[in-house]
Amino acid sequence: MNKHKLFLNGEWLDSAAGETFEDINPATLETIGLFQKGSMDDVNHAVDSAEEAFDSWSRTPPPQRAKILYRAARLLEERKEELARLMTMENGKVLPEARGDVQEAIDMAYYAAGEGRRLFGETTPSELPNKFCMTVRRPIGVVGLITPFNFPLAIPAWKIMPALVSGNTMVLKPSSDTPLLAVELIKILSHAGVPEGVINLVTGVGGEAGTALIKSRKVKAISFTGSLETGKWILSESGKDMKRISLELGGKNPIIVMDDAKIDLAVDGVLWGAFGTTGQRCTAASRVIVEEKVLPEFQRKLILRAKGLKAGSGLDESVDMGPLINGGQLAKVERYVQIGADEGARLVYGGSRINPLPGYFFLPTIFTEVTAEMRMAQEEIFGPVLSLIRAEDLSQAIEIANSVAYGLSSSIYTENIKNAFQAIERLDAGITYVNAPTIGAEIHLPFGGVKATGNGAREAGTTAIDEFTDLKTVYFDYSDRLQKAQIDTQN
Ligand code: UN1
Repeated sequence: MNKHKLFLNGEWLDSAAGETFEDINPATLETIGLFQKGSMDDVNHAVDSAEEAFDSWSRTPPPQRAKILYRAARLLEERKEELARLMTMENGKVLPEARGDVQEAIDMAYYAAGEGRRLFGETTPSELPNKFCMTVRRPIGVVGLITPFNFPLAIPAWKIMPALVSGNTMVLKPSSDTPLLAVELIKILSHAGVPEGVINLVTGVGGEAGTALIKSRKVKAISFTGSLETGKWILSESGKDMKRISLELGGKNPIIVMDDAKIDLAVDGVLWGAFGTTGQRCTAASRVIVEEKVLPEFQRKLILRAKGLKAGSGLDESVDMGPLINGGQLAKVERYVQIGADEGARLVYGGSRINPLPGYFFLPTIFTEVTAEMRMAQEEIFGPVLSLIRAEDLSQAIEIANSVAYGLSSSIYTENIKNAFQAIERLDAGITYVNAPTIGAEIHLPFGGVKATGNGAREAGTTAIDEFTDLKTVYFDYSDRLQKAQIDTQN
């Protein structure tokens, strides 16, 4: 059995307490490897190493830092197929999706590397003569990155690549469900030339390693993708020492289907949005809000197509849907199926585990006659469970779409441009798609949500650099005299 280590100050080490945990293949329930269960001592070691490395890394010219990212991108590219196969074994997602996940990390590495020759500030005239004004970007310091299981390479890359090119040093704490891909990513970054101490890896469980990272006073910022509950705790805990926090939390993402939509296109989009990645995306579509007239046709076609989805090992290229990540998630999905039935929603397809498959497999599941206020339609399930909700018109559809706590992704299928622009204007979400499902964000655009989905932070795109830099405003006075802003400018 492979035993993996922590990466601290450029060295692969056992955890201080010597404890380990098992990483399980969710499709077969076989153990993939043993990983170190990092504790507070290990986190402190990692943070001290990152702090030590900060001075030199932050003063390395950004284009030099970027060269390392370009190398990492090329190494990821060379190993794309191998990494995708490891990911399917560890996470369960089907191979084409695992390849997409690796590609997202490659894209982010190249994109962030390009920022090495940008990292733009602004210049603007002064209100006074012989004075120059500008902003410059500075790295934040030691940053803590806490990542989920559902994008084992892409989400760590979304955080690591921009944080690196911006000159920060860091500690990554990946999900205990997907430590293997994190280890592989760190190896690649280290081979690409990231200096020792600049990036550190502490695998382990959230309650221990994650908590230690959040409580460390030397950590200046935390970037977290995960549950609302943990996000709220991080935010309140970090207020005590004024850490900068960026949160990407849950979603309850709606797709609106209008009477005038291309129905087959909408069915295609809903299937992919709801059941792709077995519904385990923050951006997964979990509610379809359908205008009355087309509801019967849409429902019939959707159920037919859902029945045709094949679940099984993601390594089998004919499979559409892999397993859920672990027993806890499976139990949660089962609980929500019961909640839906108790609330009076009608189960029209799925609703149970797939036997005799040994892993955590669950059928694509569709409920109809769901109403907006049901728990089914309000709470994030993070599995292949879709609620169909009827709407009278666009206004009611938008009202239903906005009636949840979250606001990450959203979508409308319509051939009417006025409907589309109404949706863009009125949907409370960080992302709106027109005639495309709620998933599939591209790395060069800002990603994030409103309301309970986050705290206003946006990852990726040009905003990725905002997440990991501080702006300094510079006033440069070359007048050789004291000039008083607001006062010398009067009359
Ligand atoms: C997530 O589930 O947290 O837009 C991220 C998408 C992916 C990223 C999802 N590119 O679905």
